[in-house]
Amino acid sequence: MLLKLGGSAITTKEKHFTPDVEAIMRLVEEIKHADVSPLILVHGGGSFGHPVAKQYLINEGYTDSSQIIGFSKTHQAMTVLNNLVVDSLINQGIPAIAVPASSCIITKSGRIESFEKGPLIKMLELGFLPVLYGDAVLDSDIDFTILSGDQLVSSLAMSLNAERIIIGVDVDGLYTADPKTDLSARFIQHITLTELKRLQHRVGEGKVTDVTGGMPRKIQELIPAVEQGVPVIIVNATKPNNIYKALRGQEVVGTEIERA
Ligand code: IP8
Repeated sequence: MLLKLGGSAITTKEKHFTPDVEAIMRLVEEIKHADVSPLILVHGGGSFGHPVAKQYLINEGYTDSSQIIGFSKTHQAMTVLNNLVVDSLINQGIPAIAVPASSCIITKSGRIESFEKGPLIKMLELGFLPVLYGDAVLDSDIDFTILSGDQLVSSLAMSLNAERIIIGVDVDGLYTADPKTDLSARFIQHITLTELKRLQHRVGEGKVTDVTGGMPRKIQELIPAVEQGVPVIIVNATKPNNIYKALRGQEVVGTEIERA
C-alpha cells in the first residue's frame, strides 16, 4: 500500500520552514496503530521544498549557474522535513528509512525516465518502511527539475502493483465545483475515471500555489495509476483517525477514485 502525506498536512504552508510537529506525531501514531505492511510512505514539500524551489526556478530546468546552489538548498530543505518524519517513525519503533528520489531517479523533461528500485524492493522484503518525498532531481533533458510526490506515488503504485493509494491532504476530498465559490458544489464520495476526466478542469486550485501544481495536477498524476487498476482514496489527513481508517480499509469520509 502507498500513503502520500501532502505537504499541507504536515507543514504550515503559509509560513516558510514550519513543520506541523503535532500533526506529524499524530499521523505517525495512526500509521503505527494501523500496522499495514508492506507500506511505502511518500510526503510532499509544503513550506520546506516549495518556497526554495520557486525562488531558484528549479522546476524550469537549468538556465543559470546560480540555480545550482538552489538545487542543493531545495533538496536540503526536503531532507530537514524528511528527517522529522523519519525520526518520529523510528521513535515509535517503525523501521523507517529515507529514500531520496534525487539519488535513485532521473527524469526526462520532468517525467520519471529511470528509477533504481532494487534497494527499495529489498527494503520492503525485509520489513522496512521506505519514506520517499518530492525532491529536486536530475533531468536528462533540462538538467534538473522538481519531481512531485504525486508523480512518485503514482509511478511506484504502477510498477509495484500496489493494492491502493491513500492521499492525505488538508481538504475532505473532491467536490463537483469549488465549494468556496460555488454554492452548488457537492462533495464526491465515489467517482469513476470517466466521470473524473469530465470534471477535471473544474476542480479548484488550492490557496497556496505549489511549484508542482495543486489539486488539478495531483489528479492528473494519479489517473494513470487508476487506469492500471489501482484505486485511490483522497482523505483529510488533518482530521484525526482518517489516515488510520483509510489504511485499515475502514469507512472514512473521502473521495474514492476507481477505474469503473
Ligand atoms: O509537494 C514537491 O513535492 P510535492 C517537493 O509532492 C519540492 O509536490 C521539492 C518542492
